[in-house]
Amino acid sequence: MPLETPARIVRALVSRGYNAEREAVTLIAGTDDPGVTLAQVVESTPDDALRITADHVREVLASAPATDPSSSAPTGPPGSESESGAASSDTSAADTDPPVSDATSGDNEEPVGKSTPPEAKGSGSGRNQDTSLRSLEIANDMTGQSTGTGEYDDFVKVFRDRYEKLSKMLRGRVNHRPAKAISNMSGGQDAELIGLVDDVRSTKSGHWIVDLEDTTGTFPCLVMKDKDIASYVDELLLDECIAVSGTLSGDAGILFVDDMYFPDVPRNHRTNTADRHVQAALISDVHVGSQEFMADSWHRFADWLHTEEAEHIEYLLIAGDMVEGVGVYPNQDEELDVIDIYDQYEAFSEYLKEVPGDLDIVMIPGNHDAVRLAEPQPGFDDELRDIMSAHDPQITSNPSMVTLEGVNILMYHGVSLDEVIAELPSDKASYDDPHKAMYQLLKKRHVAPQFGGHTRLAPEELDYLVMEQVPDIFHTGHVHKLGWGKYHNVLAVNSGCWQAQTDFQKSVNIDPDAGYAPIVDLDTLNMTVRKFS
Ligand code: D5M
Ligand code: FE
Ligand code: ZN
Repeated sequence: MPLETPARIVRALVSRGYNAEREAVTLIAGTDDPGVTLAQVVESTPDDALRITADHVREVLASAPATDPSSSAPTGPPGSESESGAASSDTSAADTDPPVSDATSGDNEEPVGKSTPPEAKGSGSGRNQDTSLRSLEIANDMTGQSTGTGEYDDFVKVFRDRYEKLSKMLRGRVNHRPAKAISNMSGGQDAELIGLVDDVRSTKSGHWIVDLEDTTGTFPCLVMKDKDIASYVDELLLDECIAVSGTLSGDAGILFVDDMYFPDVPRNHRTNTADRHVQAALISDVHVGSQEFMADSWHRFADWLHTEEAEHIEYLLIAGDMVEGVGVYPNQDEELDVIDIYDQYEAFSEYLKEVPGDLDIVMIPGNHDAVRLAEPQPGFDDELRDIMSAHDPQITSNPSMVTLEGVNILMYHGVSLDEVIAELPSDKASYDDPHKAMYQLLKKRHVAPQFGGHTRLAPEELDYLVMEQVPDIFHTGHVHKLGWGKYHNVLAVNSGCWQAQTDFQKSVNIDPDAGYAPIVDLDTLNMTVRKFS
C-alpha cells in the first residue's frame, strides 16, 4: 500500500512515536516513493527524538534519494490504532484523493459565521511557515504561585482583592461611600454604594432586597419590582461586584435603588488584531480515556490540519479536559476506556502527536484533569508535562490570558457556566447558547463570581479570576456545546467537545456538540467552524 497522503504519513509516523512538522510531511509526500523516504527518515532519527523536522527530512533526501521501491516501509495504520480504522482502512486511497478530504468535503463543512474565503483544497503541499513571525505570551500563569492555606484569613484576602479590583472599575460611574458611612447618614439623602452581592431576597410584595457588602459592612438595597432595573436582579450572582445609586429611606435603614451598574466591558472596546493573516484553532474537552472519546473525528481533525486548507492555522488552544480523568463524577468508571490517569495522558499525548509539530499549542486544565479542582487551577505538574512534551506545549493555569500576535485571549475552562446557566433565566443563559452565559461573565468582569455551589474557589491572596484586562477573545469549554458571538466587540467562543453523549448527559438531556473545531482569524477576529464528526 503506497504512502500517498499526508494523513497516512502522519499516522505512520505517530505509530512509531514521532510527531512531525507539516513541512516534513509535505517533503516526504512529495518524493517518488514516500514509503521508502519514510523508512529512511525513521531509520536515521534517534529513538528518543520526539519530532521529525523538515531539516531532518532534507538531510535524508540529500544523502539518500528514495529510489528503491523494494525496501518499502511498512505502511498504513498500526494494529493498535483500531479507532483509526474507518479513515485509513480506505485502501483505495492509492489514487490521488487523500482520505483526509472526507473530513472537509462539502457535506461536512459548516460555513458558519463570517467565514474566510474558501481556499483551494490541497494535499498538504507547499507548507512553509516562517515561525519567526509568531508571538505567544502568557500574562497571569499562577502555576507554582499558590499561597492559600485554606484558612479563613485567605478567604478574607481573596474577597478583599476582588472588591478592590472590581470596585475600581465602577468608581468612575458612581461617587460611592462606604457602607458604614451610609448607615450613619440621615434619611432621605441620595447615596451611592459599591459592594459584593451578599444576599438577594424578595419581599412579601414582590420587590427585591439586595444586600451589598464592602470592606466596612453590609447595607440593604431595595429594588422595586416595577422599575426597569428589576430585570437586572435576575442576573445577579452572589459575590459579584455591582454599584447602585438611589435615595435613603426616611429612617435611613435601606437604600431605594434608582440605578444599578456592572463593571462590564466598555461598549466601544477596541480589539487588537494580528498584523498578518494567521489563524488559531480553539478547542476543549477532548476527554481521551472515555469510551465516548471520538477518535475518528480527532483523526480527521488532525489530518486536516496537515492540509493546505489549514496552512494558516499556527496556534492550537485547548481549554481543559484533555482526558476523562478518574472519579470526577459518580459511576464514571463504568464509561472509562483507559482506567489509569497517567495512561490517559499517555494516550492523549499520542493523539496530540497527530497534529502538526509546527503548531504552537497552549493548554489549560479543566475539572477532569489531574490538578486541584479549586480555581484558579495551576497548570499540569512536571510528570504530566513530561508525558505531553512532544509539541513542547505552553502549559498554564486555568484561567490564563494568552496573547497571540497582539490578540488577547482569555482561556477559562468554564465550570462556572453551569452555575450561570442554572441561576439565570433561560433567555440570558442556556446550554443551547453558551456564549450568552459567557457574556454575563464579561459583564461581571469575573470568570467565576459565585463562591460555593459547582464552582470551587481556592483562597489565594489575589483573586486571579477577575478579568482585569478586557480580552479580545474569551475562550471556554466545559458545557460541551458550541456557541459563539460578540459582546461589546469581544468574541466569546465556547468550543464544544470531542466526546459523544455520555449516559449522564442522556439522562439530563444534554446533547453535546462533538467533533467541531472553531477557527479564528487573528487578523480580523472572524470565526469559522469545521465539523469533523
Ligand atoms: O461536563 C460536561 C457538561 O455536563 C457540563 O455542563 C457539566 C455536565 N455534567 C456532566 N456529567 C455530570 C454529572 N455527573 N453531574 C453533573 N453535571 C455533569 P464535563 O465536566 O466536561 O464532563
Ligand atoms: Fe468536559
Ligand atoms: Zn469540564
